[in-house]
Amino acid sequence: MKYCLAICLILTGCIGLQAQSFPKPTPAQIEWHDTEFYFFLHFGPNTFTNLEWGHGTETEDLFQPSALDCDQWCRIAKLAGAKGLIITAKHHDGFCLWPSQFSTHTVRESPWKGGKGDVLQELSEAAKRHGLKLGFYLSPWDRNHPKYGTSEYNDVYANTLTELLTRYGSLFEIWWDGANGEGPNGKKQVYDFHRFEKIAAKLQPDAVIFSDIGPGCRWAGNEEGVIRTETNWCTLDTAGFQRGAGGPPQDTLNQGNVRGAHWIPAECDVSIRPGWFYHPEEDSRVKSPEQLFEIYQYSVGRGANLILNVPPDRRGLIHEQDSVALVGLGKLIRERFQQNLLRGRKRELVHRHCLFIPKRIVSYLNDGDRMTYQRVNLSHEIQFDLRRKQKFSTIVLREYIPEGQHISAFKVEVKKGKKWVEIARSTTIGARKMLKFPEQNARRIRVTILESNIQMPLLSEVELYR
Ligand code: FUL
Repeated sequence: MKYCLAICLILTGCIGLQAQSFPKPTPAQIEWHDTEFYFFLHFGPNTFTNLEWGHGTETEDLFQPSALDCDQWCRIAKLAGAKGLIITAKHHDGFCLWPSQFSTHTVRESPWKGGKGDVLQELSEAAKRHGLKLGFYLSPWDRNHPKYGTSEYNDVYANTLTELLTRYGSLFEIWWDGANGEGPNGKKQVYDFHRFEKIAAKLQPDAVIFSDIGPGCRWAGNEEGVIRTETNWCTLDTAGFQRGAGGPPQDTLNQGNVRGAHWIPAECDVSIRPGWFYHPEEDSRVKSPEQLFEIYQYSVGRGANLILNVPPDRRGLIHEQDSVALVGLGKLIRERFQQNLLRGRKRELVHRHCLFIPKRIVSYLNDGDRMTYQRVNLSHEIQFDLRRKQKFSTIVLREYIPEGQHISAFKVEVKKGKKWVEIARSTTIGARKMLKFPEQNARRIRVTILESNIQMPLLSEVELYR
């Protein structure tokens, strides 16, 4: 009787806590989390003028890539381990990489392919061939369009967006840059984002919208491509904030808001070179595979997505220096995460101190499937037996995010002799947490969730690597 009462009390407590509502990702956002790492391609007149922000007065005849090859971009993306590509369909200079019917400043007016070319068409076909996802950056700021700075420009942008979202198949992300300067008439634009959001939701419901405040994903607050601390919440409060200069403080964008009102996860942007566009003088300043891998660890490894800018050169190719670094990055990612020491150890998992779960169970935590999960009580120790001593130095944890993000503290211990010794401790987990520690040589390892905003948070994977 006493036991029954205790169990009832525990259950009521659990259900009470579980019942609180927390923001959860939409199916499109869940898919977006899975995309993890993709290329950013800054390409346009700036590639040929050596500028970062074109003035909008550049003549179209400048745009003349001599050997544009989107298959090469895709091959390198695959080798680097990227799962998609987002291209600057139009940057601030207003030049359209496709023959837009709402502009006279496009590839159609350029000599490239006799004015018959369409970079977006070529890229969307190549991406399909290589199994990569596609996204478009469409700068709201336009330094060329004569209507910019008037309410008519909102019609132009809405039409341009519609064209972009209906011509090139399914997109996984739409990128809205926060930069908002003056147009050719010296005026700034008040954008009708509400209208643009509605168009995007209708025409590409599976695409996630990036901006400082989402609604699909958020800028991570820096252009170094990293989450700066261990903590990263996928939730954000946006009330009172605007895109661009009116956005939340940069460290809030970086860490998110604990118990924030909306699911708006962080996307870390960074360039492989100092600039966003290709500049020949930066050929010797391409980041090394090790630097890129570190960025990967501090973005993807902290539950964010990484958008790595790889600007095609004047030929329309990814430069040799960049290719070498990217292939090196892909190799590092594959090598470091090749063998999960916990896979195939299913029956060795032990939950302790738990009334309801038997001591040895077949676990979903190491089945390699992010869509299966285990509810983990805060008093559980999730223990793995490697059967023999093995060396390892990285643990990867994944929360089951379709049910939201909850965990805010956990620790990792190994058994040394008769004692459990703590080797790492951290805060949030979210979509993915990679935690490095000094190399261990041990047989038993355990993870304990120390804090969570629900009694029984859901973990989907635990992985261990040398
Ligand atoms: C910024 C832009 O002004 C840069 O040119 C670049 O496109 C970067 C990704 O976003 O806001």
